[in-house]
Amino acid sequence: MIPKILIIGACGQIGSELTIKLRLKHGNENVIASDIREGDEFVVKSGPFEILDATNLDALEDVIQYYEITEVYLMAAMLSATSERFPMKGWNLNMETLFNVLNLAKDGKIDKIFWPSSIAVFGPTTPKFDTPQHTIMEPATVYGISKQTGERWCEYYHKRYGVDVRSLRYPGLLSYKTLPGGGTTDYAIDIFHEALNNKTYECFLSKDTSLPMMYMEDAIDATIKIMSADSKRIKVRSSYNLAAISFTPEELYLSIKNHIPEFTISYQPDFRQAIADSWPSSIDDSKAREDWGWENNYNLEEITEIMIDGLSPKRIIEFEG
Ligand code: AKB
Repeated sequence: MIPKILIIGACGQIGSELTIKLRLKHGNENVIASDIREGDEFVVKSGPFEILDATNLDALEDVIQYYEITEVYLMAAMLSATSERFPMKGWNLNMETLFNVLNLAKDGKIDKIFWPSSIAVFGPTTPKFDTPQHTIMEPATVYGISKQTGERWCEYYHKRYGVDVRSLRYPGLLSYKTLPGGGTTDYAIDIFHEALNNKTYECFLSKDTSLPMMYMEDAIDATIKIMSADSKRIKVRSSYNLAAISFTPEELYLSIKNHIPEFTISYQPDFRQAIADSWPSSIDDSKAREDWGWENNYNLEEITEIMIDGLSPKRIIEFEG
């Protein structure tokens, strides 16, 4: 049966690429994009689009009933850096939207939910390298606390009410198609824009801060794969560790410099350094690989090439045209 999908936060960094991929897979009319305001033109125009504030339960339920939605991808969230600036706003947005969707599933109004978690669920007391699926989790950021709490509720709703909720702990995601919005890993995208436009970049993390990262296409593939997997294969109902590569700002800089030899970098760590320091450097995602066959495809060299090619003026004209 073809699902009828609602994407909440469809104009955001992940949402916009996910919407296009899901429309290709299931047909434009079966993937309803929604966001608090209009954004990416292609997302808004290539299929049904609704302005929706997902903290408003009645408005959310209306959209779900009107389109006879069966699956919801809840991609709206306030990320780590912005949530540190607006703690209560971050907490309220991240938790209220999740509860609204979980309760609609509990009441039988939707069949399946995707909800993204993050490496931010881990904290300074978590083992830093090859962080296991099950380990100490004492997140030190508002965003991390909201994601860890969300994971507990997802597992609870699954066990107590049978809600089919599936989740991934995304690392930092890189894409040339969309701009990041308020995260700590955003430097890894900013650096490409600056390298191409100004040939110099001032990084807000220190040169040796190693963080788990992934090319967006891998993240979208993982999302679609976990949502398509047989329910019996989804053994973790909090959220799965998900990994591809890890690199430091200096390693990324050197990789870009191979293509743009005149590129220079300086380091001026700000409040985001403490956030990054509290997160793992690398993640053990063997459980996702075993349970539902996750595999990543892109390494640092490939990502660097794709990002530079994608952001070059020629490609931007092609993309807009
Ligand atoms: C952030 O930096 O806040 C996000 C994340 C790792 O969840 N990219």
